[in-house]
Amino acid sequence: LEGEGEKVDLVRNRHQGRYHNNGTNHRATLDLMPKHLREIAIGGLPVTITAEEFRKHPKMKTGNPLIDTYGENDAFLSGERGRGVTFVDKEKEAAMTLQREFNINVMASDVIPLNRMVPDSRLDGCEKLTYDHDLPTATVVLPFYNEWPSLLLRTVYSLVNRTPRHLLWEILLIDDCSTMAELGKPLDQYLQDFFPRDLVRVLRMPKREGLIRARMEGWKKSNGDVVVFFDSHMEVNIDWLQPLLTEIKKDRRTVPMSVLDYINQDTLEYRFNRGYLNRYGFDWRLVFFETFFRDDQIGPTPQSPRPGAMMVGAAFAIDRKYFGELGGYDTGMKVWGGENLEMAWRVWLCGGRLVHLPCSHLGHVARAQPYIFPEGRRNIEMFNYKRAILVWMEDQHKEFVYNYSPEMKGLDVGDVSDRLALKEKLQCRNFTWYMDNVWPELSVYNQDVQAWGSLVNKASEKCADNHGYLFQAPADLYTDSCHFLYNTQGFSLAKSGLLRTTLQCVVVKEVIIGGRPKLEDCITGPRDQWNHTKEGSLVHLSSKMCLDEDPNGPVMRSCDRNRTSQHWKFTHYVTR
Ligand code: UD2
Ligand code: MN
Repeated sequence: LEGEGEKVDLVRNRHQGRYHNNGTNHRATLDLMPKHLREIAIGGLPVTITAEEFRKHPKMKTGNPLIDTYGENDAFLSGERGRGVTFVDKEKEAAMTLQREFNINVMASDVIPLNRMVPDSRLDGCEKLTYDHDLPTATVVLPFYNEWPSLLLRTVYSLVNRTPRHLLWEILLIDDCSTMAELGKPLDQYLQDFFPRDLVRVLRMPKREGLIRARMEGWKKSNGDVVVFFDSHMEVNIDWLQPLLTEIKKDRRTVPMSVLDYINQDTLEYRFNRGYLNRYGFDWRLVFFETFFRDDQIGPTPQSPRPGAMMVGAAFAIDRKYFGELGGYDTGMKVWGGENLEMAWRVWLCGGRLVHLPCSHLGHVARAQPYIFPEGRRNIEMFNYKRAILVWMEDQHKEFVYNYSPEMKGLDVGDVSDRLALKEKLQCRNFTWYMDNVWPELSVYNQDVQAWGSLVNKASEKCADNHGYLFQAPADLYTDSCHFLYNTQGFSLAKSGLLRTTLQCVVVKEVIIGGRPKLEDCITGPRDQWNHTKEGSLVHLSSKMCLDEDPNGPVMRSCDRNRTSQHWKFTHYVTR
């Protein structure tokens, strides 16, 4: 549209969160656009204003080119192109009050155009890829519970504006029995006024069921070839859908995930690290975290799909029928949490493949839950996790989970026999296969080892400790009072000589007396080997130095078998 001499004032298309306002802000993309341009916009062409127009705007006073201010007189252009908005003057306090309630700066959301453009965050090279015109169609299933209206609508606008129309079969919004009045009739009315009726539909749950069952209801009512699960506060990036559909077209058992970018909760700035892609993992607490891809997982080109061990939960696509064949979600799970790990395990173990797609990006507002979990968040997570591990893990693995979360052991989570029957019917592999092939980064402490458990120093009587370190870049090894919980104090001496902790191996990076041993990834790292002597020394094989214990923690020293601070004992030894 730029330079065509027919500029459409789309940026005025703001929504004030609550539906009652002066009327003009209700105007939506389609309404404001000349008829002959509507097709183009719906077809995925971004409609926006130029960065130049921003630079000229007198209200750019934050000094940060990525953040706009919004005060009494700023009523225009804030937050376009994925920029953030921060309030000044009188508005500041009002914004903060609302943010405390919703954990998102919802006032910022209200002043940002609903149809704003976001920066292309994809990996370099993605813009050169082309996709078949003929791809499976998609239904977007998007549950929401008391979502702030402008956040929900921006998600919908981004989908409509940046998804090729012939591929987007429908968007199903599943209202999980929200109590906010604005999400009832006024939402229906708004959607009816501004979107094609069969394109965006609302289904309403008769009572609050949580996102897992809400998604299942959406899936049952969906008509596209593929379903894509969404959260209610996202903004899609350029060409986000085609890569997902392309992989499913190649093999319907592939479950592709998009890359999640961050929409900042304080300013709604759309953030990303160009070129850096997250892979997800988990430890025995079952909490997922972000990590990196190994070199052997990248290729043949950087844009190619990469295997994924874990999923975040939203932002993935799956063949609609295949989802049913795989058993959908475990509807015995409650409200929120755990469905993502269960799904990731099931996909891999039952013949599918979970992949990350570097060229499909979605923004998501990460924030603490603003809503109440009826039985408390931790209880619900424990409940759902336990259902998942009862079905998929072998006993040895469950023990590691219970070691960290003992309250889970006695928890009654109801009957899982239908899920076990499903596992039988689909002839799924066992969990050891998953650990060996998909997530070898996580230590199965007692598998293929000489000794394992906690590693106690004889002099200090402290235990080696990884301080809960998750990300797999080099970190320090510590010692701490023994609590013997494996997650931070679980170690093993593998048959291969690796000295492993939950996600890393103990390595010596600089061979100097007094140097600190480090923790580094066991697969891509140096893979140092250790020898455990009769006296209890841990000898680092290549440097011939020994692991010693100082008041400040573990250090490397010349071996001296008479020094008790060089004597270490595992809590379990495996007889050879
Ligand atoms: C993350 C995942 C989410 C899901 C969840 C664990 C992403 C981006 N998000 O959610 O997909 O896997 O972890 O279960 O990967 N909701 C309801 N009913 C409820 C509670 C929530 O419909 O009772 C909706 C909510 O409005 C939102 C979605 O479920 O659209 C996810 O909830 P969230 O955004 O509060 O949680 P988040 O992002 O941690
Ligand atoms: Mn979310």
